[in-house]
Amino acid sequence: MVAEKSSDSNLPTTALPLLWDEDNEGLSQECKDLIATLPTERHLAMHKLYQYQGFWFPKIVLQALLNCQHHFQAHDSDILLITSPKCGTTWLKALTFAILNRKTHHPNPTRMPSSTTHPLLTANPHALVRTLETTLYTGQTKPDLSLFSSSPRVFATHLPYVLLPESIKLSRCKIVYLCRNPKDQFISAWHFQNMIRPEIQESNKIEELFEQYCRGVGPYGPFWDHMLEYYKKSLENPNKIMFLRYEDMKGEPHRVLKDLAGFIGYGFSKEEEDDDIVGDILRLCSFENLSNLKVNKSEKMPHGIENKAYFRRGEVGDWKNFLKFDMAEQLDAIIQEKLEKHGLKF
Ligand code: PAP
Repeated sequence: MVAEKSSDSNLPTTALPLLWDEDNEGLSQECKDLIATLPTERHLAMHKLYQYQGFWFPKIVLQALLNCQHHFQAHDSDILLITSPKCGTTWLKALTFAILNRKTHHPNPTRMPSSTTHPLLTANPHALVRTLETTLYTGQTKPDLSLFSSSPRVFATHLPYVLLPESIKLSRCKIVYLCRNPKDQFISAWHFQNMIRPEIQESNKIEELFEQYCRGVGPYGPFWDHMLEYYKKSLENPNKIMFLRYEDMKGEPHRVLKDLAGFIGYGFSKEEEDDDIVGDILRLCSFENLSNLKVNKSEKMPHGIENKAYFRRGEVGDWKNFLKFDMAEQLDAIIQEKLEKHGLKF
């Protein structure tokens, strides 16, 4: 089972502004030396991004990814939830947590003893499933992983395949990769940046951000290389990497949830299915339920981001409300060329 701890006391209280700070405070010499050699570009919301092995990162993430590469040791029983940002990470974390912990925490609150509360009702999914490079390995090389001493351990990351710690690739751990239509991903990211940095709303012009996104410049971008790499790896090794689409999760949630549970080794029994535990998990983790909880409406994460920033609309196709016709056409052409030609369709 996943170790469920609500205490964040071992986490660095990373100041959110580090994402867009100019100075190199807290960076190792290795990271400073690396940064000095990398192509860099101003980003509207992140101050500067650096291109490392084909992907763009703020420098604090570069430091964390080096920490992770040097120190994270995957176990065969680990589960890694991997996404390109804004593709449904929060939802996938919640679903996976609910699947793994259903014996101790029934997903239907009316079936729980009145003295207990399901952790997802009082903690944001990001506090229950930690992200390697944005929480665990930010500002520290040896996070206290004893929190995750029970098996399986579940972690999340946005790292591209090429930059994953070797032990993740070499071990028998399971990887669940979730992607999303890039048009919705872009719109979600634009809103997110404006939400966490209200002071940039005026200057964070959608057209300018879009221009960078279409060139692949954005945190963890280019989105096409991120998605395609995992897509190809999942075809080569379907027992190790499960490839999911946000749109399929919205369209066929029961099927996807059952597949997900089976893939990570926690498939539902006939009795559980007859009992509609799949429906209970989907209702518990639904956008409507999670976004209306007090914890997700009014509390913050240790790094300063408000939980509500992770719940906006949770729909497929919201891009239609924001992208002009020619922008959508331009992105469609990129999706066709970079992804659909290789079989990855949206
Ligand atoms: P992250 O990668 O920074 O952790 P992530 O959770 O992937 O963020 O992105 C948030 C998106 O998931 C938001 O999409 P939107 O901007 O298009 O609305 C958010 O609304 C959506 N989301 C969060 N929780 C759920 C959920 N339970 N069901 C469906 N979508 C969700």
